Amino acid sequence: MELFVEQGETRMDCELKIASRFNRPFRIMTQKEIRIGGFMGLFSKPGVQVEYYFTPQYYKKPAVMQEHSFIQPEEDLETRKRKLIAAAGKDPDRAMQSGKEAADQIINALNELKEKLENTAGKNEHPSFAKAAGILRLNDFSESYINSLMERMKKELSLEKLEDFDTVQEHLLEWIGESISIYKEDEIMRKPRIFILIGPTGVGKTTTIAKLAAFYGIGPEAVDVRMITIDAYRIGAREQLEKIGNIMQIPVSFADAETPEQAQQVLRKEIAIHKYIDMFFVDTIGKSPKDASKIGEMKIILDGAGRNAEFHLAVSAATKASDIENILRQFEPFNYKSVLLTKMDETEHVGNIISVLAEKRKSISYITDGQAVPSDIKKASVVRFLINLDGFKINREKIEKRFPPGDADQFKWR
Ligand SMILES: Nc1nc2c(ncn2[C@@H]2O[C@H](COP(=O)(O)OP(=O)(O)OP(=O)(O)O)[C@@H](O)[C@H]2O)c(=O)[nH]1
Ligand SMILES: [Mg+2]
Repeated sequence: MELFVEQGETRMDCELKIASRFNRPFRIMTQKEIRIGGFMGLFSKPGVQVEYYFTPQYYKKPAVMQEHSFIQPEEDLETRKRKLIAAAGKDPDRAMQSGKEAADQIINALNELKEKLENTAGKNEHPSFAKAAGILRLNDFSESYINSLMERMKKELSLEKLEDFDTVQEHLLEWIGESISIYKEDEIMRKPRIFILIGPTGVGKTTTIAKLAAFYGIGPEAVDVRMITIDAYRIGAREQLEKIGNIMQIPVSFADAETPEQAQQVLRKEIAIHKYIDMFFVDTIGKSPKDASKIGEMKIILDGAGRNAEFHLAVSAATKASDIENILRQFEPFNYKSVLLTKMDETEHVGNIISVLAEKRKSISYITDGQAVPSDIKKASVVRFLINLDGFKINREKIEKRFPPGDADQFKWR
């Protein structure tokens, strides 16, 4: 059993400190009088030092007080008050003083204590909880995500911290930031790198493939890139990528055929022919996540990309949380490495996305925030998400210190 030490003016002071700091049941083991504060032995005050240990929750507590085992039900306080008053009456020293005066002092002290206890007992109903939940709802966070943050507030924030809403916000931002996972590219990439973007219809896959191909394939640090589309079915799909390729001077291949098996062969051949290329960006056919058989066909075609294939899932940020969950699940067979969020400019709030991705433990690689090719794409960073939250008091410097953007801000157009 591990023992911990706390000091305060009175034993109750110590208990309040421990309770608000840890929010776990505990027991006082020893107590001794000490002198606290002061400077080099001067100006110190009498105080108490307790040794305590944490206990398992082996007895049932009233629902409201679940987190505060040290708080006894109100009748106990009354009983204690009566006992103390009675004891004071029997105490010969106190009896020598004016009995009533002594009793009054004790009653006052106990009333003060009761008030303190009631305040702490109400910690879980502190107005900061409602206020925090309100801001989170404003940002479209899911109810389960909000609940998990509320639980964390109960566990980790003392009454003192709850009183200061700026501090509450700082903690919330930090916890939200911690829940956002940013995709880190593998240090060692096998060449050629084959970046395949999958996702529902119309989310911006083709546009994003063009943006990425331009980022890596244009400018002084450019590497050899090539775009490939397997979208040979939708009218205009071929022309769309061809046109972009012409403008950006990036070559384009088409892997189309009558059957998925034949398309797989074409894709395999295209990659084999251009094996000197550093990076392939593969645009795919938009698939409704409801259409399992079409997703199966696409999987057959994309098997042609071979071992170097890396899948990334494009999801529009304007999608509602329950739909995102479906999309994440339906595309699971591709074992995608990251989620790429498109159309961030079309949504005011990103809480839904943060909630679902955190709950499903998916990491985010890029965000796109406009139609312009190639400029409207950025590497994802925690800071980018946090500074876009509504209703929070944002201290950007603090956030950047806590979540260094890494190389995200170096993602500039060359
Ligand atoms: N506002 C906004 N529009 C975008 C963004 N990315 C793409 N779009 C637009 O979304 C529309 C669809 O883009 P595409 O790239 O064709 O989407 P797709 O996923 O390839 O569509 P399918 O191939 O039909 O499944 C186009 O009008 C794009 O300009 C973005 O980040 N923000
Ligand atoms: Mg497309």
